[in-house]
Amino acid sequence: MKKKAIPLALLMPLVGTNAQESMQEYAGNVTDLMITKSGSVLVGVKQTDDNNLLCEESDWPLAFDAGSGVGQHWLDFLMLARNTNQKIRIGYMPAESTRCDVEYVAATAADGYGDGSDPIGGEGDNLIETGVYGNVALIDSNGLSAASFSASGHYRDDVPAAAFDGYTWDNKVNEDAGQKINRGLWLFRIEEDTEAWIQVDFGHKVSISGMRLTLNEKASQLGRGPRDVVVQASNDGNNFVDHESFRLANIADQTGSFNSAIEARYIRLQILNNFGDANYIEIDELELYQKQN
Ligand SMILES: [Ca+2]
Repeated sequence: MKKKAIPLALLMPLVGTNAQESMQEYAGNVTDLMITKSGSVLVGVKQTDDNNLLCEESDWPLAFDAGSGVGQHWLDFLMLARNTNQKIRIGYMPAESTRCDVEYVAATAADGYGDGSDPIGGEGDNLIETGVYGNVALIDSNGLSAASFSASGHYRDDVPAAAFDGYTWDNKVNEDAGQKINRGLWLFRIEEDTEAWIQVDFGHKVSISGMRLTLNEKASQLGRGPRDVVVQASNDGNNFVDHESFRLANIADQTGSFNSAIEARYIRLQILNNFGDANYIEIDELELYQKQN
């Protein structure tokens, strides 16, 4: 069952009482990032009449210093969010005629992955959601079995279904998971002229709007994580069309929202390369999220 979501990434500094009284939060998408010679990071966000900043009117209304430890984390976080269209939250101090100082950056499960209000296995075509973020691709949910998962290949017992069992190599990452499948990960041995892909056959058309890709830290450090990927869709399992391309970050746990939801029976992740390991591509867990109505 889906539980109340916890923040996905929350890098919130301590703020004083005064700051808390007047701090504002923006929720939306990062559009522009600039790093200046002095180490300032300038940030532009998507603004509309109903969703705007209380800062100077410019392309770069938000700023923080990349030189501090947390500033570097914020920059990495915002770059990833920008590359994956992840909706994020930015806390800032309002300033009418100058740039606003960023106070925190965050992404929560409410930002496109369900707000807890939709019924589980509810009306219409909604799929059953599992785990804290509402994963619809967990094995033994939504009619999915080992046969629903396939890949361009796998190494030994590290079968594609193990990327949908709710476990990484060393952790249970989905509280609704059943039995771990072998080592809990999909491992693909890289060979020349061999495509790497892994896919889910939902058995009927579904609407998927985002994904989460998890590795264990060791595999991530080895450079086995997918780097450039293409999300593809098919209704017959033979003819796939590219839906959207992503360049992922070399971190063990990341999510991405699609620009538009995929409406298809088969969802495939094509993996063009990894972060440097010469032998293997690894995915410990691949979660998919449905479009929230
Ligand atoms: Ca797994």
